[in-house]
Amino acid sequence: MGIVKTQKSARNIRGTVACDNTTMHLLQANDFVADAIRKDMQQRNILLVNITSSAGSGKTTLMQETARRLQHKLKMAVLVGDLETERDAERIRETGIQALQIVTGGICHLEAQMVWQALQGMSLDGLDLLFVENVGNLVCPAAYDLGEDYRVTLISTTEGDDKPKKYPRMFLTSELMLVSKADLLPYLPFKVPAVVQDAREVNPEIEVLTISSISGEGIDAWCDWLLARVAEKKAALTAMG
Ligand SMILES: Nc1nc2c(ncn2[C@@H]2O[C@H](COP(=O)(O)OP(=O)(O)OP(=O)(O)O)[C@@H](O)[C@H]2O)c(=O)[nH]1
Ligand SMILES: [Mg+2]
Repeated sequence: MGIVKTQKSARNIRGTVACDNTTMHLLQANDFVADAIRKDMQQRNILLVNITSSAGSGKTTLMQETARRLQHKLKMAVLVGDLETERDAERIRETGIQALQIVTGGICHLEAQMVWQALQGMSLDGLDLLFVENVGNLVCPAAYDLGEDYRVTLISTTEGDDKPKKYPRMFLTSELMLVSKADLLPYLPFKVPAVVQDAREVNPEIEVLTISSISGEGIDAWCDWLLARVAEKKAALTAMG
């Protein structure tokens, strides 16, 4: 009698771990670290804002403009994630504020563990506001809580006004949508009311500001929004004793 070979499809029945929930477990681990970051930021009295968008929507340019306008009113810093290069951190450092690059080496989003590790290399004393500029991508970063107080998503006028419903999770999990590159509106078929309606059908609570880092439109309102959120967090922590 010849040797009966085990069918390949049956070989994983013994001694293996079912992997169908791997993604869920990874996200639970992420959320555990995100909670640790949130507690640390609370103890240090720092507002943490996660900035997300597609590649090239204007996140770093907005960080530079925000630093120029606000660094004399509060102490701020930026952690910035990219697949490769230090380019964005270098651009932000040129404005005079602290910026640290996280190079993900091909991973298309930031995870809480990466932020936690990067925080150990930053000077956090006296900081009021810390931005995390996420990897440019409207998909994967939506799933990863980084312990932020607020998630702010840019959608630029060159991307089309139909994007919120195509990438709903990002808009569902954001408190504020910034319609960026408003200076280009005269040249594009993009309609601001259409993108606002699309986003609010996904997330009726989402706030909206229209901005341009080139013309300066809406940047005062954005800075006022940030100053109000920083003040609110400090007041809430004072009230808690
Ligand atoms: N017209 C116009 N161009 C802008 C504006 N903001 C940024 N840009 C340009 O858009 C391009 C991308 O800007 P970045 O700030 O690098 O975009 P980003 O979102 O940080 O890009 P990634 O980090 O690669 O995802 C650059 O050429 C900027 O000069 C704006 O308000 N108006
Ligand atoms: Mg950038």
